[in-house]
Amino acid sequence: MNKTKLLMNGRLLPQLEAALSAEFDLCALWQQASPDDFLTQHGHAFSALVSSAKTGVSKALIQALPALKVISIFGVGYDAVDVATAHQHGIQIGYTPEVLNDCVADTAMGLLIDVARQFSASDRHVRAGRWLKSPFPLTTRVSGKRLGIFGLGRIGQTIARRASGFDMEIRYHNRRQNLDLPYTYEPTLASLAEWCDFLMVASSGGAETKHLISSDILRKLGPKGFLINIARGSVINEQALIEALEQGVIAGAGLDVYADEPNVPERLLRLDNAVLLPHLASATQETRQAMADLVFQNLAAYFKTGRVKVAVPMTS
Ligand code: 8YV
Repeated sequence: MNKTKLLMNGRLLPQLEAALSAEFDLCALWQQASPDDFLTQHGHAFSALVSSAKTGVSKALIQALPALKVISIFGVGYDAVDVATAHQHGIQIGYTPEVLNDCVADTAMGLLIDVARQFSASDRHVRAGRWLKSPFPLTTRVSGKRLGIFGLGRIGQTIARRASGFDMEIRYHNRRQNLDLPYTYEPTLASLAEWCDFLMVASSGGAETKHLISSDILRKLGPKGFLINIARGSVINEQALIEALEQGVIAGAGLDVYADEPNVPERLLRLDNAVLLPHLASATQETRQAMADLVFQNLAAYFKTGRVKVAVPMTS
């Protein structure tokens, strides 16, 4: 029997690509001499597409695949996927929530502690031989401080549980209050920023949250406040953040995500009060394998039952 044709529009983990090509007739779009010509000639032959949060799926790609029925995304964030167009065409979208909560929350706490206690900066101090001349300056305590979480979804709640272990007081701001949770709701992002010592961005990306962390919010966070972002670079006005870090409007920032990855602005690279990670929050062997398994299972479930295992919600 002929294998189902599966289009892939960006690199995936080698073991996932191998598993997919054992099951499907896997076709890498970028390997075609002219991807546009290829889509014009063969686009109608694909009922399935595999992609990632990083690569994304555009409206043009969906429109070039008239027989498309299912998309499987490697990642939890789908801001780079045109979900509305896919759903209008009745296309199901599978993604990989939950399995990365722990590693992303671990990274969030790591960044928070690093930016406050300045482990990365003090590592540079030791390596540069500066300890021989002077002790490292005193830093900021984490335990018992106030943590404001913007976006208390699955990942935000996992961060909150970890922060409780550091005796942190936790409040949050969301589109809606969640009465099932034991944390205090702040009605606005501004009041959350004003209240907290550490502002943790754990919201989704996309148009709804674009640049919500503005110069005004940063002023409210204040000169002793720290910003941590493990969500999407788009949530923060990066220029405003750079100015705030340069001018001491806030104390520091721990960032895993940026406006234009992998390009990190030169001015940010020069700042010692910023801890900069290369979008690695979910990047452990174990979690990336679990995400890969779910990408595969979403496709397998669709072709067996007509439903992906874990679907991007229809209301999005
Ligand atoms: C992805 C992420 O692994 O899941 C997401 O939304 O941002 C990361 O965990 C990365 O973008 C690869 O697609």
